[in-house]
Amino acid sequence: MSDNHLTRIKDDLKNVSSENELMNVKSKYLGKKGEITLLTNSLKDLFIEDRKKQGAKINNTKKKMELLLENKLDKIRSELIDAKLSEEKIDVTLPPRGSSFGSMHPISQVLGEVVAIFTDFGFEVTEGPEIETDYYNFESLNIPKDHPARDMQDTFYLEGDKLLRTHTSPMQVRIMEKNKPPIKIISPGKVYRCDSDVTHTPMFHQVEGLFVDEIVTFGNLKGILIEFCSRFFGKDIKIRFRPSYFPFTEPSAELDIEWTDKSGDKTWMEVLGCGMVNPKVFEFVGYQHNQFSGLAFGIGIERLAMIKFGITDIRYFYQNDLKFLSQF
Ligand code: 2NM
Repeated sequence: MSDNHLTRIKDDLKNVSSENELMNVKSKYLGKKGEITLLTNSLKDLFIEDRKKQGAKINNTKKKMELLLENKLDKIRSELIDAKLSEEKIDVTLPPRGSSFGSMHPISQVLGEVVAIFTDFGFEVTEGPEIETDYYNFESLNIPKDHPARDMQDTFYLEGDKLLRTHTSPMQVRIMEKNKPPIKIISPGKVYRCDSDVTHTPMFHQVEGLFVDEIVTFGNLKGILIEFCSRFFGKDIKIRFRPSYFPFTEPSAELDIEWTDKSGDKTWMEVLGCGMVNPKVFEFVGYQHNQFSGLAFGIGIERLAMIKFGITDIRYFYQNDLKFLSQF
């Protein structure tokens, strides 16, 4: 009887060519109302001896059937894969799709360039904390308690006397406190101001420079910054120094470069601030009066990048839009 079943299922499987057809054959014999299942169910009507004998036989047949079904399933699946593979042709003459590499963020590029120029001039790089105290960010830089720069509107205040640094000069004060001149350092990094429009973001990058020695002159300041601009913007750039005011320098100036705007008119574009270190700052760090002089400058990196790449809205830098970023 069971041998008969095995012969029949083998015949049935010969005609099977899909998983679906296979499932039909499976349920014909092993399904809920399948022939083998029904035989198993009928065992209960037999005497114990017969039941054992028949039961063992049926089980044996069932196992063989399951094996046959399993093998057939493997065969169907591997035939399907073979068929697919022989259908697919690889056209080796197609042009490659190309790979997309990431690139450095434009601000990181410009920051790196600026740092490279000043290290070439012999400046050492010093980095410091972004969370600062009122003393290092303001007081020691001759920005007194009633100065407008300290307004809540301009500064992110934290708990206690902590704040997010509004410039990188606090680090330079820390360096001066711990070292005697000559000092020749730049402090690159993130700074924070409560401000947001087309030319301001609440976080931006600065590179501040400081050179202190027995005799450092305004001529040194001009020479360093003119050479910096011609390396960064190109030899033919036109530069002017315009008098300005900063609490931590005296005299102070801003450096402008000549710029051709969208309508082709020539204008001056403000690039950086600079000056001779105010003797009051030297007093705060404990330098002897009249023994040293120093030059200092502060460069806004986003501003340089906007000029260099011709970008009119600073906020593009931080929207992480690949269409914008992949241009650099
Ligand atoms: C500027 C403009 C002028 C500056 C001053 C100092 C320090 F710590 F030496 F006093 N560091 N950087 C400075 C001077 C920064 O940014 C527009």
